Amino acid sequence: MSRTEKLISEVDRWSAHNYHPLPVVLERGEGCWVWDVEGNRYLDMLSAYSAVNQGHRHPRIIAALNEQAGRLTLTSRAFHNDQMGAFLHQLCELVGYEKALPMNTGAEAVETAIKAVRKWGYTVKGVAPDKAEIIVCDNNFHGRTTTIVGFSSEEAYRSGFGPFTPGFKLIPYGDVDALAGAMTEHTVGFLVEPLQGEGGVVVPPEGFLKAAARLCREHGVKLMSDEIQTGLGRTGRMLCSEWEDVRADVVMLGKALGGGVYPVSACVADDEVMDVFTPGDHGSTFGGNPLAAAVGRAALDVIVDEDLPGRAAELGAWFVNELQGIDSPHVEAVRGKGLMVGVVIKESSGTARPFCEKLMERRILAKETHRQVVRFAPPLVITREILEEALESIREVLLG
Ligand code: IF1
Repeated sequence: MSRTEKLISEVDRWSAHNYHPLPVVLERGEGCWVWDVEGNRYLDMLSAYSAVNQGHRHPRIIAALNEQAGRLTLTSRAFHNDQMGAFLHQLCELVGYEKALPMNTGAEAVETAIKAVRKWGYTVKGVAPDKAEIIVCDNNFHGRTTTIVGFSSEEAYRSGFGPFTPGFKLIPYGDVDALAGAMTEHTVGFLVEPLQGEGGVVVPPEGFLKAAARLCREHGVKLMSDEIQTGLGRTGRMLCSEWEDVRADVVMLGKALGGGVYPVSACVADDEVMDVFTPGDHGSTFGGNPLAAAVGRAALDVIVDEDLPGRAAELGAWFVNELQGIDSPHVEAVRGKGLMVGVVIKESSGTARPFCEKLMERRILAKETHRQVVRFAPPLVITREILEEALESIREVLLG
């Protein structure tokens, strides 16, 4: 039995089977590359679902992690620490909001946004108690808590986990008229991904986000943009909503905010929303801890200093163009923004999984989403040369 097989069988025995990973066991990462236990090097084209935008083990981020780990790691929010204020100050100035509430996972940032907007609805907008409604989109993905999967349109994410939290309404993604029609006197928020990741890298119709923002303003509803996957440079802008010159009322961030080394997330908004929180009505054991804050500061420094949004915009445009130039009998469409790209496989060619397995044989790690889409989301530190090399293998697989 190989080391790979031995390690996989150990996971099979001791871990719940809540994933179906590719049969590769990784033991080292650096930049865009990861190595398996057999010594094979792979190009990481998933980036842990955009949590490794800065590349694996970025030296500045590792240095910040080690330095802070040598001083203070966790205090709880019962006391102040010397890192959190500077981190939230840097984050708010970078994305242009008045306050942030630090959490750990993306789902926690989404739950924080839901609680903030509901409480704003009751205490500021004057919605009747327990009547607040938040509109969400078909094919959404905002995390795995029972409240969040409760408003998923994907049966696989909901089945067996009910009963669910009330107060959410589903509309078709990109449908402004449906959004207008779903708004009532109880609507407090519209929660949306500016580009749907898990939904299959779906780009909404041009102008959708802008029209949604206008509708929200007209109806006194908060536009809540989930940038946990699309944010921090992934789509070629610091925030994906910038592509439509839209400034959401509430923004959720996570994944790359932790620089690929630590879970760091945040909900950012202006005082009108953030000031609904009073001491003790929301929090978490690890939220805003000094280690997370020190890593978060370095993670943001790297995004800015290495112009990761600019790199994603330039390389992504070229990469999508190259992919669209592959005349493959299996490809229905290529879509995406920046370095968040999806290649849609025709149903007649089967599902995306076998294409990911063939890519893995060529030392490229990519993951399918929604059966038909091969997702390409490399670290934003990737170079044109590495992408050109990867394209050769991708071309081979898509023309196979
Ligand atoms: C899994 C998907 C991606 C997210 C958006 C919030 C969260 C996520 C837009 C929650 C997390 C992760 C979760 C992970 C796989 C991955 C994923 F396939 F599940 F949907 F990226 F597309 N908003 N996405 O994408 O953040 O709580 O995970 O930190 O659950 O399998 P989290």
